[in-house]
Amino acid sequence: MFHIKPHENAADALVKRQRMKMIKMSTNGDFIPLKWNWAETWCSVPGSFQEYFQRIYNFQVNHDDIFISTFPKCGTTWIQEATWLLLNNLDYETANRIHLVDRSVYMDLSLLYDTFHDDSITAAMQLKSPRCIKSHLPAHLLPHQIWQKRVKLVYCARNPKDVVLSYGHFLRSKGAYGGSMQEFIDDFLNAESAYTPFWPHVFTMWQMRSEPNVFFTTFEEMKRDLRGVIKRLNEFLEKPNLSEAQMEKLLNHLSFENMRANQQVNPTKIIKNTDDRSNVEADFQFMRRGIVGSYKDELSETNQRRLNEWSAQFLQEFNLTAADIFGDF
Ligand code: PPS
Repeated sequence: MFHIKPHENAADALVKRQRMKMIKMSTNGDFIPLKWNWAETWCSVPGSFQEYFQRIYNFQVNHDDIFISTFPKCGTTWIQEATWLLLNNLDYETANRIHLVDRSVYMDLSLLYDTFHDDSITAAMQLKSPRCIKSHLPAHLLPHQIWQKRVKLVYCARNPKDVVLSYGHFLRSKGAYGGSMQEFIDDFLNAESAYTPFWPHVFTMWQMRSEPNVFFTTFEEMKRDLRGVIKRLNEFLEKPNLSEAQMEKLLNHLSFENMRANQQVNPTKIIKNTDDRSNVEADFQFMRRGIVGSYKDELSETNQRRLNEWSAQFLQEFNLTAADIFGDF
C-alpha cells in the first residue's frame, strides 16, 4: 500500500531551482522489522517517480541479491566498490574493465533524469547474479521483497553537515540545481530536496543495524578504520577471510586518491558526457574532497548551528546525539 501527496511547497521558485516538481511518497512499510510510523514518513521524490514506483516497490528480488542503500553523498560509491569486489572474489580484471555504474546499477536513476534514456530498473533486473543494486530510497520505498525475503542490505550513512555540502556542490556543479548553496541548505533542512528527510532515512536503518540481513556503517567509520569495515563486510557477505596481501591490495584500491583516479569507479567523465553538457561546470568533480569535516571550513557558523539544532531536535526524542551514530566528526 503506498501513498502520494503533492509537495506542500510547490512554489514556482522552488520548482525552478530544483528543475523539477517534487511529490511526497510513503508506504505502510509492510514486512519491515522496525516498528515505525512508515505511512507518515513522507519522502520527497521527483513527480516522475509515480510512473516508476510500482515497478521498484514490486521488483522481483532474488535471494542472492545485495542491495546498497544510502542517502545521497554518504559514501555510496566507496562502499559499493568494496561490496562488488568482495562479492565477486576480488575480480579486479572485470572491475578495471567495466564501470561500476554498469556492474552495480543505480535502480532509481531513471526517475531523476529525463535525459537518462535507458531504463535503470530493467538494467538492475538484468544484472548478472549475484546482483549488486544501488538505491537512495529509504527503507519503506525500497523493493518490499528485500524485507519479505530478508536479502542482504548494505547501508552507509554520513554526518549531515558534510552531506549537505557534498550534495549541494554535486547538484549545483552538474547543473541540476539552479539555486544558491544557501537555498540548497534551506531545501535540505525543509525536506524539499530529493530523498529527504535525511534523519528518518538514516535513523530507521541505524535502528535496524542488528538485523541479520542489515550491514550498517558510516563514512566516518570507513575513514577511521577501513580495514575493520572491510573485515566486517566480508563476514557479512559470507566470503572466505582475506589474506593480508588481499586486504592490503583492496585498501589501496579503495583509497580516495586511487578511486578518484580510477576511470571505472569515478563517474565524473560519464556525468560530463551524459548529462546536459551545457549545464555541467567545466571543473565538475564527483570525488571532491573525500574527508570528514569539510563543513568546518565550508559551512558558516550560523548554518552549522542550524544543522546542529535541527539534528538535536530529531535525535533528542530518542536520547541520542549525532556522535552516537557517527562517532566524533
Ligand atoms: S552518490 O552520488 O550519492 O552516489 O555519491 P556518494 O558516492 O554517496 O558520495 C560521494 C562522496 O563520497 C566521497 N568519496 C570518497 N571519500 C573518501 N574515500 C573514497 N574512496 C571515496 N569515494 C568517494 C566523494 O569524494 C564525495 O564526497 P565529497 O565530500 O563531496 O568529496
